[in-house]
Amino acid sequence: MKVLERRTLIEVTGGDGGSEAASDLAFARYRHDYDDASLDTVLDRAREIRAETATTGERHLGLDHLRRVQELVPEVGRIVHDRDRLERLSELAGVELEPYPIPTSCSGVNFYRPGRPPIAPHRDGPAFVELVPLHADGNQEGGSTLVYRGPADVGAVRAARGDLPASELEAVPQRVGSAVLLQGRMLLHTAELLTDGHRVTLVLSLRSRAEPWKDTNTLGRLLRDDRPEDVAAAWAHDVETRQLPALRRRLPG
Ligand SMILES: O=C(O)CCC(=O)C(=O)O
Ligand SMILES: [Fe+2]
Repeated sequence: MKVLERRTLIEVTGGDGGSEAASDLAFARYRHDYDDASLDTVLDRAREIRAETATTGERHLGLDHLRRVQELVPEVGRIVHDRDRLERLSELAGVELEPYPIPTSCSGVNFYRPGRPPIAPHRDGPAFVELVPLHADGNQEGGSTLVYRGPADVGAVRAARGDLPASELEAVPQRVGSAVLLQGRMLLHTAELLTDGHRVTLVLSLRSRAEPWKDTNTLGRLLRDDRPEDVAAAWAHDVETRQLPALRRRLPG
């Protein structure tokens, strides 16, 4: 794994996020060493599953995506739990990471196509995501993730007003062969519109093992994507067995 770039929250947004942040990382970009054949299998299977389960209608953030892919595609399950990967990403993040425990939000595949806004400006629920482009075509070669160069709450207000000029967005290139680790919960971000191309991206969620409460996936937020029977029990289990005990250990006395 060759690191191409690592930027901190202060460098990108002007602030360190205080006690909200899980580490000082804004994003890191690196040449990944995932096996090409495995990633091709993930791409093929993701396309098949999407074709079988194609839905229409309004989606959260306008995103065309698959969820809980680690249970649908064994290669993704293996990547999610790979010890060496977690160690390398933890080093890049500056904090020990764990795979995101709520199955519907642990891994996904996003599909972007020409002329269609890929994903509305947002902050992520999980503290970190690893974005691994599986396929890109067209002039922009996959385009970029666009990160607001200021506090995320300010960016959200400006985005709602349609006032996010390109000059205030940091472009993080998304190229096949490289990957991006993003503290997306602390950054207002979106993706560049592709004029003539597609991108398919594997999204792997992570969070801090020591501070699992640094997680903005409320049950209400999860239910914008998931059915209660698919997510409520896992969310409650995580809050009771991980988030609350970890927070209790931090309480004075
Ligand atoms: O693919 C990208 O450029 C961004 C994806 C993203 O922000 C997400 O899936 O939460
Ligand atoms: Fe995101």
